Amino acid sequence: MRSTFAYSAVDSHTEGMPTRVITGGVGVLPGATMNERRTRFLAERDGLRKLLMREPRGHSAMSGAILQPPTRPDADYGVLFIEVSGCLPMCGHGTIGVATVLVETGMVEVTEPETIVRLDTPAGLIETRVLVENGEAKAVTIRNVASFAVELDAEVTVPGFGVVRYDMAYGGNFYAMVDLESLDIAFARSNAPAMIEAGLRIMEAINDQRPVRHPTRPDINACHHVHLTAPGSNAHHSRHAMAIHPGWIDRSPCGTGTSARMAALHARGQLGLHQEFVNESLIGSRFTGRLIEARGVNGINMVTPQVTGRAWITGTATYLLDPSDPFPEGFDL
Ligand code: PYC
Repeated sequence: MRSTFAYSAVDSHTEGMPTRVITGGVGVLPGATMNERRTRFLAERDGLRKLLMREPRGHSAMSGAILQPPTRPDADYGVLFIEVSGCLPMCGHGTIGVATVLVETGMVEVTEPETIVRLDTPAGLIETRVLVENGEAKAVTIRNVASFAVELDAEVTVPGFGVVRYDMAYGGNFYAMVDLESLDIAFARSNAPAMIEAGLRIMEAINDQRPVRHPTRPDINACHHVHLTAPGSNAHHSRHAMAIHPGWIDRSPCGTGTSARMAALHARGQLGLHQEFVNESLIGSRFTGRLIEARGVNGINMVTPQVTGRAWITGTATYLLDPSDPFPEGFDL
């Protein structure tokens, strides 16, 4: 072996969506907060994200998380989310995957029936409650960041689709929510390419015509996720396909998307506090959510979402980079 770099990983999936948890080899990233680390990582070491996420070590819908020492005393670990699309401020399925890996590998002190793991993420502190039986993480509930609806029944003109009506909400990332029926696309796995195409056109139109910006985090200022809601969905059980930039579908029900959807349903008066909301992905996997508090902040009605899901460890690996490898940052097709 002629490798100059070696990264240790525990691979997992959360309700079908991979989280490659990088446990060693990266070193401590510079930055006083996880958000500062995210900004500097994107500017200075983005090649590492590409190496770990893109082909041939990953694929076009790959996702992961780099573990770090926390930057705040109330957290157990720092987490940098890495995706084929960049570094999200927050990722729900990734958080569930990380908490499961930390518990099942013994990287945190485990108590039964519940282990609390606090994660320092670029979007803020996320508390996870892991249901543990005989050392196994059976389910993880995350308390997500403050979420809110930005606009209900907004309209945007989308090439090929005309005027498209959508709700915009934030749940750790910005989400446009569009009824799939209005696009004349059937909710079927075989339509994934059509859903991705529609989602990309909608996000481009929104970012051009009606750009979004987080009120206190100006760095969170784009819509790269479109929640395509299936017919028959309601405020307590919903099915959707989540189209994500630059062109993939979340295999999980999307934790931050589930949070945004609950915030929009709450703003519509359709989902009260402590009511259960089941969100199903395109492959039929489920997260269960509920809103646990609501409060006004600077004139915005913020809600705190909880999301519960399951993750499974799928392997352990050491990813290497040989200096003669012609693709040191992987590649896209
Ligand atoms: O679970 O929050 C999530 C997520 C974001 C992108 C893919 N999954």
